[in-house]
Amino acid sequence: MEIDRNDALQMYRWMVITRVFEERVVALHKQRGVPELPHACIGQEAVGVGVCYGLHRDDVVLPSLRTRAAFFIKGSSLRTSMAAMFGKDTPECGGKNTSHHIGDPELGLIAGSGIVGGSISVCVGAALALKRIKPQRVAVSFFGDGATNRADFHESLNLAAVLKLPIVFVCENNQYAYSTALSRAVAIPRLAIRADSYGFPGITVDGNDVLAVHKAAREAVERAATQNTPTLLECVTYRWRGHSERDVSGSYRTVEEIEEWKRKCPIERLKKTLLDRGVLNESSDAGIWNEALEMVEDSVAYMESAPYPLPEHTLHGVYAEAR
Ligand SMILES: Cc1ncc(C[n+]2csc(CCOP(=O)(O)OP(=O)(O)O)c2C)c(N)n1
Ligand SMILES: [Mg+2]
Repeated sequence: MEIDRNDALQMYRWMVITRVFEERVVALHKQRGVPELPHACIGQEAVGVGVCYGLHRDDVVLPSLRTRAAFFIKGSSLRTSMAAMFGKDTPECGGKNTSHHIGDPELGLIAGSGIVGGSISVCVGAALALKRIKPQRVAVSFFGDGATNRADFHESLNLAAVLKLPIVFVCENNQYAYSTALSRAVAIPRLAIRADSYGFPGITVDGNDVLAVHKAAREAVERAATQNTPTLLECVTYRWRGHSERDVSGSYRTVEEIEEWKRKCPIERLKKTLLDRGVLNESSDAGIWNEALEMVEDSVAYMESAPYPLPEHTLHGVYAEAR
């Protein structure tokens, strides 16, 4: 599958927007603290972008801690994410959700939970609903490598296979679950081979190559939509920052290892390809970064001016109304 030049350019743009947003959040946290402790996805942008770009509005996505791009590409604004981080009162979150758990049924976004692996089974439920009421649409479940050692993962993959559900399981394998290296947690060379146990394809891709991620994801979505066959798509990548901004010592990784992965930056990599193919030049590149900066500053201004939730609204959306 050849990827259209404009699509490649758009994916580049979404990676830049995600990077600038995350860097701004990290800077804000250093300056004054961000009430929602930031868990940056810097270095991993190609996974969320490559998978979510081109999804249908009615396809359902359940993002993980590192899938910032999924919210933006599905149509949730930068303003919503930034305001959620500061607990501000927005129509989408009302000050109650973290920016990782924004749900919006109109956009096909399901609010996940903070329990590692806990959202995978919820996404399987969404896939079952889609199969019944919206044939041809698919569910996409994002999670980290650490989540693949949870029972939820195995139960969910098995059930999706047995029920023949239209779902793509995307493992953002950044090779660490907080401080635990994947090599210390599993004894297999690739996580994708776990799909063999359940009877559907498991594919490993270079998660820093957005075009490879996109191609594999498109094929998986097609398989889900037309054959009700799930796929486990393992995207091998790396987080540049600590698990969260509280993880400052990083003593479980070497500086050399981090530097080596920074040299594999997914944005720099696609930029080079786009420059070589004449799709991008230095001037249009600067335009993309400037646009991203403007979008992010707009989200910060929105967050600053948004009110905090009213105390009397504390229980709104928490309990169902009595009938
Ligand atoms: C069941 C459970 N155990 C532990 C935690 C604390 N915790 C939050 S994220 C995380 C690491 C998750 O690693 P991984 O699944 O690889 O995702 P990553 O953070 O690398 O994207 C841990 C241990 C949790 N939220 N839920
Ligand atoms: Mg991980």
